[in-house]
Amino acid sequence: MEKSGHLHPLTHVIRHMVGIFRELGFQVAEGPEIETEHYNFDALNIPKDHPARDMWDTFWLKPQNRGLLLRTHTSPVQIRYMEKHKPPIRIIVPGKVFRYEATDSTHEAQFYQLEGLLIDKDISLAHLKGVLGKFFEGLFGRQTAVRLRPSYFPFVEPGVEVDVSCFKCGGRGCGLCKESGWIEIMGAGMVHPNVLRGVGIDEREWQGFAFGIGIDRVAMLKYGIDDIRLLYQGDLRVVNQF
Ligand code: YSA
Repeated sequence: MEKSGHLHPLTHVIRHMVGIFRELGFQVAEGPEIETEHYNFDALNIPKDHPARDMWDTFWLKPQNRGLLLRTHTSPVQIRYMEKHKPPIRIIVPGKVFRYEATDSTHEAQFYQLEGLLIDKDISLAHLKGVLGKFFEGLFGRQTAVRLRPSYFPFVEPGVEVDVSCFKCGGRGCGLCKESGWIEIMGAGMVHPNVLRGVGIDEREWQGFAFGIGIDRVAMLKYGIDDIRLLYQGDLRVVNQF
């Protein structure tokens, strides 16, 4: 009997995530994978020579012209969207991103992120926590231990990193979670006033939160995959399970 094709696990996860956020009132936006330094860094409050640029190991397209690059995160789409649309804003941006880094069981040089951006009046971190709670509940079909850690991203203030309990060891500590019991899944925070001002939004009137989730990490958690590289090797023994 002929076998029919089927969706890749990452496609399943992206569709599932988008469905949950749509129910929460978010619309899908897109942006280019080849970006300018301006959108990937400067407009996100990361000026040239700022040490925070080291957080994103970058594939520059032309070494002699340091203008174009492969986007290192989906955050530039926040800027592109806010330039064209007035608040209130509620969008998600699923897409491919690229980093010049060594691969290991939780890191790839090409992977997927889903960006979220909500701009409205009287918004606080509590709204972010509420939205994420609903999201994880929808995604994993049960309450999942979630931890917010103070962190730093130049385009938010305050910034947080969000961890979920390691699916492999249940939080006891193992090789996958580097003995910590937690897996980092996203960065987030309150959109920095400099970012809002830069796109012409009055930061005294509007506030918002933004986040960037690693979709591959979500797929790993959801399906119990303990090496991210398995998602990209096209091994039928892996993909036929989905
Ligand atoms: C932060 C604040 C915001 O307001 C909006 C977005 C963000 C996220 C920020 N743009 C960013 O890229 N943060 S990050 O470098 O920590 O990456 C976000 C997530 O992508 C990580 O939590 C992780 O889940 C995933 N990730 C990062 N490097 C990866 C990776 N997944 C696979 N392979 C890699 N090399």
